[in-house]
Amino acid sequence: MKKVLVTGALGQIGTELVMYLRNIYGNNNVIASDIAKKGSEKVIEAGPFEIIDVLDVRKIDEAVEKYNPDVIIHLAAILSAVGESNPSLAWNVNMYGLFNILEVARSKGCAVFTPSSIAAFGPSTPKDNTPQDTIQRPTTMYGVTKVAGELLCDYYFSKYGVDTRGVRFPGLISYEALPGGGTTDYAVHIYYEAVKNKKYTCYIKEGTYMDMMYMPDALNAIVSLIEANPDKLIHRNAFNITAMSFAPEHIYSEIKKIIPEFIMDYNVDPIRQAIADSWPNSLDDSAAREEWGWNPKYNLTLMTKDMIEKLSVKLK
Ligand code: NAD
Ligand code: AKB
Repeated sequence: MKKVLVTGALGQIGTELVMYLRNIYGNNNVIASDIAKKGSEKVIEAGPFEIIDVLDVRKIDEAVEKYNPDVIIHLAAILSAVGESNPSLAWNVNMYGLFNILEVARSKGCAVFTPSSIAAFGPSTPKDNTPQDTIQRPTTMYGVTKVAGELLCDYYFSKYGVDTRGVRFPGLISYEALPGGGTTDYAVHIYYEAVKNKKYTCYIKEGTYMDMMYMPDALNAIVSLIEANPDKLIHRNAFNITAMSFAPEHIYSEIKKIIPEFIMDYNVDPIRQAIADSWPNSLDDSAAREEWGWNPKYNLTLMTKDMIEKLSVKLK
């Protein structure tokens, strides 16, 4: 039975991941933490919760000393759109936060899981079926921190033997917590607006393909990789994973099959469009499939049905 400390636990992923992990490992074996106690009451109250600013290495060290986790799942970060409006915040939180986590993990003997992103690629990366190992010259501060983070995690493994693991998540779609300021957020907002108002104005241009994934597959990926046999892992950090690739018009058509009166127009945001244009259209995730059995369950049709069912209850 693993004991896990989660940072950034009140964000889009953490809100669901903490409850998912508590079902597997037990409430008291999953310690949630975030910079403030603002978010899901279930996460804060159903098990241990600590306020940890990941820029405060002493606080991380104290929590690890107190709970003695086997793994730190490090989710605290600044995402792409917020990162472009405040690059120095993105650099500080994403780089020093990760560095602090790795340092504590090294001194206390914990494993570390931290997500990278499709943002670790840039305009010179092959756009279609983007290989696992390829050119990485991102043009956003978020992407720069993600590439540097992948390398830092590899370094802590090869230099110090810290058991670091991670995936490159695509845009994640979920109904429990709203996304925290990324470029792929349109693919979450569109469902909320379709269910609430039957109308959505999309800030990403028609024809812009990006990889996406439904949250249940993302949660399964995290647990599968932290539980994977280390002897089988060649890449360890930054595995490409994906479940689907689509453009705004495809998600729109899929929603319209269930909500025929739904309408969508466009008001393109040049900043988020430029970010989206710099990212791949679709990833090759064969390394994850081969090394630890990655196999997503949800495609666009199944996800759309489930999102609309869940949001229809939630937003009633
Ligand atoms: P989010 O923005 O929803 O949540 C991030 C959390 O970090 C927030 O709860 C915030 O309060 C917390 N945080 C910010 N600064 C902090 C600090 N200094 N100390 C402690 N906590 C702090 O993000 P998310 O979507 O849950 O993403 C988690 C991780 O997954 C990030 O590394 C992100 O880059 C990665 N990722 C997410 C997606 C996605 O679509 N959600 C896709 C690819 C990668
Ligand atoms: C973002 O859009 O910034 C995130 C991501 C793909 O990393 N959802």
